[in-house]
Amino acid sequence: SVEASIPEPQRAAWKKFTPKPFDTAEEFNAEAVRHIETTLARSMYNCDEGAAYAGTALAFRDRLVLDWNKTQQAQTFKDQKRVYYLSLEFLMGRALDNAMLNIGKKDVAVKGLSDLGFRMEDIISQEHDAALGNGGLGRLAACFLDSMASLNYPAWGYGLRYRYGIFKQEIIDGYQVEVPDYWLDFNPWEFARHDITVDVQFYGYVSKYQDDDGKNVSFWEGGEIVQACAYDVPIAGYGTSTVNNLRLWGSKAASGEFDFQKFNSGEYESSVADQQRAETISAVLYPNDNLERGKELRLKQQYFWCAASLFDIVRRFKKTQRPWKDFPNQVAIQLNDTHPTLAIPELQRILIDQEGLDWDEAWSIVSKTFGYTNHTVLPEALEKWSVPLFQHLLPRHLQIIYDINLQFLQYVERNFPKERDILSRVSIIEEANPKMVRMAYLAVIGSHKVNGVAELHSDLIKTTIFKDFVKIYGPDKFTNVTNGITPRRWLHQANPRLSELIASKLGGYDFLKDLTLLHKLEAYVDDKDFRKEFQEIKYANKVRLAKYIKDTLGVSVNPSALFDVQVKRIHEYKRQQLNIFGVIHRYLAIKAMSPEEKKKLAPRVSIFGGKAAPGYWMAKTVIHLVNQVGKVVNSDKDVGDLLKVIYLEDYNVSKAEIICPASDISEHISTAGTEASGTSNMKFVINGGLIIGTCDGANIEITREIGENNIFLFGNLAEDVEELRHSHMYGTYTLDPSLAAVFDSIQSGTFGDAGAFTSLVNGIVDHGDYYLVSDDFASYCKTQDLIDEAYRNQDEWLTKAITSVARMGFFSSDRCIDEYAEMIWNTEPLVPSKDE
Ligand code: T68
Repeated sequence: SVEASIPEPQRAAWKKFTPKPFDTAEEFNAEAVRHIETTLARSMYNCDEGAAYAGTALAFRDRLVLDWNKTQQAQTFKDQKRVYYLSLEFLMGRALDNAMLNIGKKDVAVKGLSDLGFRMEDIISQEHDAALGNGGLGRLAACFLDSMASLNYPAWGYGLRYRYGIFKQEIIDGYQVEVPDYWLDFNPWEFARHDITVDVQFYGYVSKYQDDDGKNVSFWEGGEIVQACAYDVPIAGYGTSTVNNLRLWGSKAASGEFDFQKFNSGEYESSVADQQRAETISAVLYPNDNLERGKELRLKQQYFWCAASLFDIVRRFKKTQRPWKDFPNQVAIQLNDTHPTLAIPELQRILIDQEGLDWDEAWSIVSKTFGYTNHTVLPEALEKWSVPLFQHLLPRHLQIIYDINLQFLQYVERNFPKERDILSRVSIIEEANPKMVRMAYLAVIGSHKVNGVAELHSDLIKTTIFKDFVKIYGPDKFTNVTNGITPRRWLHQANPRLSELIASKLGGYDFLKDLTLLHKLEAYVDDKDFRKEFQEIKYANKVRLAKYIKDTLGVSVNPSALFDVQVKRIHEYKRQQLNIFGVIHRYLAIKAMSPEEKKKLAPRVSIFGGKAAPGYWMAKTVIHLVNQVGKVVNSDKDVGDLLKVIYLEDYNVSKAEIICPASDISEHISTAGTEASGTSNMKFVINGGLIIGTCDGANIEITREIGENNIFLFGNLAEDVEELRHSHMYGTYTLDPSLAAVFDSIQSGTFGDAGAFTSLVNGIVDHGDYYLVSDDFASYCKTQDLIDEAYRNQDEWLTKAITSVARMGFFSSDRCIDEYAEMIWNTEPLVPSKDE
């Protein structure tokens, strides 16, 4: 056994000195103070909240690391199939509160910190968000890591260690301004593994040889080398001692590459420049969501990360000394969107060029290893790379892709001999000028399963972008795993009082591990005390958000008003413009109301938040309009408390944790058929907020679960969108009259310089209204009126909210992970043994 490899006396010596984790408040303080004094070299007299955070984080980290070491050791010894989740984005947010929850010693730390003169809340808020993602896709990856660890799956995440995460958003004079997010100056949650490096090659050329057996072999030579260095982040599970690993790669110049020639000849600056060029690869997260721009550096990032990860995975497999055909039984690789698709030709290259397998043997291994998750059907988001760029950067991979394509097209031709155009339609290479590599097709061809992220979306990919592939492979290759969220962060951490109330009724916190237990809450829908407490918690969360709004923006909002929230990336398909036009419509209505009418209206606070991609002008215009409307409305004496319009700056994960528990209504109003799933819809409902939404993405399944009386649906259906768009272009098109009135008020300068909003208005009036804002406007406004009416009946509203929470059990990311494990990965949990 592996244990026998270390002699007993040495093992005894080691065990004697294995660190003992803290248990009491006293022991916690001993650790925290030791870290502040020695690790940070700071005394009692300069221990500010930042230092207290660091001491607390390091004390908990010590405990985490002990379990991490054990988990990794156990996974190595057990040697069962591992899952590798490849994602360019992990939107983790803060780690300390999560670490305390998983370790279960928060109460001890609260007491200890208070003895030292600090409040836990202030300490937690010292931490910088780890914001290595744009939006839903990156946060999904973070929820999945949490669930994989909590369910004891041996699983690693692989990503990039960006020096700059998603930019910080400042709103200056109503405009978005981007500020770099330099987040690494103190990050206690990562461990630099300076001994774990991979050399990654770029550019160069391909040589062909014949080996001794007369076999043709290709060899990729020349070009330049960049070194990948591993940084590991522990991912603790809840209610288990499993701690998985997230490995992020940082780039630097390869040691052999640092040009000493230049250095010695006095060209110090240019040799440093080489170093910096290498470090550029992992410098910054691309800030676009649902858009591909074909930048060379982005492709470099993708290959750098795929090559380092595959090398690492293959190295680990080779240590087991199993035959290659076992690879798919030991390794499952999940591709989070097409961003890691290069892993497919990279594994094929390793197997044929380096390990000497023949093509078919290698391809059979590759195509059993990968699963591909699609997150969008938007054409502008589907990744394509130009063939000349590929040829230049990755010449050997381009050859392999051509060979994969050839084999695939021959197969299609054999099976569909009568269909003339199918070959050009499904070819990985698009015959354009320049030719393009279609990454989604490569991902489909190289994977054994392809999944969408909500039922409607998974159906849509089968009838639109992958229609031909369903015909070729049959429907079984395509499946659905509806997204979910981790209840640990999005219920317990974000809303501790609600979590506690639920626990008091359900007899403990088991629901955090099995969210379907929430259904037992339905028994309390009519329980007076429960209802009162539930309502008080919602109110307290609204007070907390109101205070945050006052502190950051200086605007007072009434916590008894209806809080109407839309926070997510700003994108035309998500239709924040529909929301703000609705707000203007409401404003105009209020201005025309008699005092009696005003008395009947429920006061409302319209809250917006979210970042626009820096180059996305239309999205930035929407932000500007919201701010201009806020400026006018919030200071209009005729309006008073009846309407406030708020733009929250720099929406991120830790702000979402304050915002989600504080909504009465949240908006998920994408044009039907465009939002693959959405996940914030789930976060709001599980925190006792209702939804206004379109029949899109996961809204449909949320409706099925909670009941259609508990959600406000409106608008056209996905199946009608195409025809409507067609009629806009070629039929007679009339603008909705109330929307026309809204446009009149914008154009007459009510919200400042009308010229600033011309493109926004014209896109709807003159350029086809691609996102169907006008078509859905009447239905949207009518539904908002229904919401006003429903909110007046607080009793019924409360019943809807409680019932909805009770029926949200399906939307745990634990359920997602079990589905992936069963349908796609074919992996089992590894339950940690107690005695270790
Ligand atoms: C989101 N996608 C979907 N993409 O829009 C959302 N894209 O419906 C879904 O719930 C979520 O994924 C999880 O499945 C994104 O967030 C991106 O952020 C992105 C980033 C880079 C390139 C393209």
